Amino acid sequence: GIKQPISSILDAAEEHRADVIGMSGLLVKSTVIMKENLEEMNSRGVSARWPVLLGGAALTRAYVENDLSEVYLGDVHYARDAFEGLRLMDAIMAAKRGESPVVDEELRAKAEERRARRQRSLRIAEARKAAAEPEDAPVPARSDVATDVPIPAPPFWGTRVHRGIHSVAYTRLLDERATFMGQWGLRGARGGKGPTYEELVETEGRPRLRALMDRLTTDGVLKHAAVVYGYFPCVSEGDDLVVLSAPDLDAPERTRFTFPRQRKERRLCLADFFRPRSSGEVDVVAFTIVTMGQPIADYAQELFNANAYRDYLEVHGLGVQLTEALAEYWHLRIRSELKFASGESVAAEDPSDVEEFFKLGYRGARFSLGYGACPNLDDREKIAALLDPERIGVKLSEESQLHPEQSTDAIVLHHPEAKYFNT
Ligand code: B12
Repeated sequence: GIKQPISSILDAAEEHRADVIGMSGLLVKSTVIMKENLEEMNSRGVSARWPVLLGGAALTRAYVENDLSEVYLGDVHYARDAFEGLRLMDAIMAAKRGESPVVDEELRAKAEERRARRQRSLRIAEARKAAAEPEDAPVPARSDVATDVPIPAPPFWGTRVHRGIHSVAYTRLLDERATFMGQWGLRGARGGKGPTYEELVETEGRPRLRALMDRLTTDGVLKHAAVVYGYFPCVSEGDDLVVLSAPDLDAPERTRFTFPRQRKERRLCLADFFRPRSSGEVDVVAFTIVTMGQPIADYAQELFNANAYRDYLEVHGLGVQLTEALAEYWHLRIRSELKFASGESVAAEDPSDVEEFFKLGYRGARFSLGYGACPNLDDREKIAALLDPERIGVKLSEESQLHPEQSTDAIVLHHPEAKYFNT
């Protein structure tokens, strides 16, 4: 359940006489909450009653099987995907009915084996790290990122709002692989038995996509796509990006982001991609918040409530990928406004192949908070303060989540060396 406090999960489990409790963690923050939930279940004495299944992007098998299984007094299992969830349910239910305790034993043995393997590799990794990098190795103040690339002139300073963006504009940038494979679960058969992924794309993916786009367009669901974005004067100071209140070095500071610096490789930090204050020049940074709007979230929810799960999965999956496409489209717009992709026809420094877009085959980059280079989700508040997204119906919750769900924010950098990296 999204944002469900453990007490309502337990109430529902009681009311529906659940056999197992499942929790899903999409954000890193949710991993902490899961741990607290398991502790709470221990202290309420319900651990023997409810085995727990955990999944979601924020979790790893090792975290669940090593760390969380230490916490929970009952059984806790990790499910990589919904199918592993079903297999686990079968095993748990069989054991519960006393049919096949062997399966349960097998599960335990496997978990134990993995735990031992993981601990071995952790010890090896630690030993390697200690040998390779003394803890107090000096971290240089700055990477070698060029500080003299020309600064593009923004078309305006401050923010603008665009509502009702036409779907034709951004669906061109839909990541089909992420939609078909990642969201809809389209997988080709291995070893020549059955259709390949490419064949499935032709026979199932694209026809279903076209039909769904038509349906959503006819039902008026897609016309609420909106963007708020803006260009802001800025400089860098060490690991900080300082947003100024006017394009003038003496202008008061408006807000400041502090980014982590790599401790290895090029020692990159997002701040390095902006002119340092000492250069005497003012740089430009763009911020965006895009949303597909509330109607597509409601549309998906109605399907879910009607138990039409296949349709729900398709609409929800398409909705979230359209959000990404919209963000990518607005990034293109920013590049064209900064004059390094020309106008609506993608030219100048932009690639012609859509797949290249997803590999950042263009100048600059769009970084979303919560990813490696800028992991701090609390910074979303600063972007919201700069852009005032309520103008497009988007609110930031206390858990640093944008509502509606089909929304995303980004920091857009023009520096040619700016590409994704981890810290
Ligand atoms: C698509 C996507 C989006 C979409 C939709 C998100 C959504 N709510 O669905 C959009 C573009 C809107 C988005 C936005 C953001 N995202 Co995003 N997003 C993803 C992405 C690429 C895929 C998630 C997804 O939909 N997967 C498909 C579903 C079906 O898979 P799943 O959730 O993993 O679930 C499967 C299994 O895990 C398992 N499972 C899951 N739970 C459970 C539970 C049980 C009991 C069982 C049995 C099984 C099970 O079964 C499922 C089916 O197989 C992930 C990265 C990734 N590869 O997972 C990042 C990711 C989740 N996003 C991330 C971030 C940071 C964001 C943003 C904060 C970025 C930003 N600054 O705007 C925003 C937040 C949105 C908001 N409203 O505020 C981070 C979160 C990490 C963190 N720091 O907390 C991730 C992990 C990417 C990363 N950094 O690596 N995102």
